[in-house]
Amino acid sequence: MVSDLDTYYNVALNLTKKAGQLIKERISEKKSVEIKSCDIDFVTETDRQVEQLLIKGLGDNFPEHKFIGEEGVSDGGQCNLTDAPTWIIDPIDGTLNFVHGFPHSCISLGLFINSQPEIGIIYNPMLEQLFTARKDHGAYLNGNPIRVSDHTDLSQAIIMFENGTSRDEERYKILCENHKMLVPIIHGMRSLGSAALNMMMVAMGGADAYFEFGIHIWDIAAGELIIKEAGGVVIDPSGGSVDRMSRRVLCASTQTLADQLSQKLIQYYPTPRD
Ligand code: LIP
Repeated sequence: MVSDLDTYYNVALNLTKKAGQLIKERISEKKSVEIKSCDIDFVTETDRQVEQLLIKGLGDNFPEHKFIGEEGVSDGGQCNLTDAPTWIIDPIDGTLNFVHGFPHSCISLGLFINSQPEIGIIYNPMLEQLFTARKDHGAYLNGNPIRVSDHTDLSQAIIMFENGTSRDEERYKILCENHKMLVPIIHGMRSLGSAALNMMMVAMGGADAYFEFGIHIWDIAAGELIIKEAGGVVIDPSGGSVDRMSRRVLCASTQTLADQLSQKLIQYYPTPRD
């Protein structure tokens, strides 16, 4: 029997694949960019078109569903997560990469029901990486099951981080201090330029942890479920439960590793919240 969630998932997957083709076709073209919060925070016509394509397609099929989309919120829309079925959309996570033609950008699409994640889809059409998860059904890359690493010790870890798309000096100072503190005691730091794809490195076991201060709910909505379904943890960087509107996240392959990292990190609390 086909459940409502099966239908939501299949419709979302088809739309994501279709929207992904638009990103793939456009990545090597010259883009005209608009600046959002600062000179490295961009939106392109393709970000807006992908978001519209997803919202229209999902809205036509599921008129009672709600939406939180990055570009809609940037243009003054609401960022309210209620108990209603809500699709949380980042049409291009890694817009700066997309503008440069650096092929690590993706669509990130999550469905929350009763404020809890039910579906997560992350698609990088340039590298044909389709990460998917449904609650209690496991996590997959191109249909094959994925699992986090079993690393429990910070000294053996690869940690993903991001410079972010803000010029906030205090945030950058703390990022540098955390980088300086971690590099000598871990295996390595890595950065893909996309929060969602960094999370997927943790989900597939290529990296062991990721943290960022300054992300938004649309950057992490799909990734949270995929990491959890791959056996990992998603928490607040100070150690408690993740607060999805706080613009802070820490993901790790194991709780032990998450605890070790959270205890070491110098904390930063971005404002305003989502
Ligand atoms: C960006 C991420 C980037 C992260 C920023 C921001 P955008 O999303 O991909 O990795 O550091 O905080 O969220 O603006 O490209 O969708």
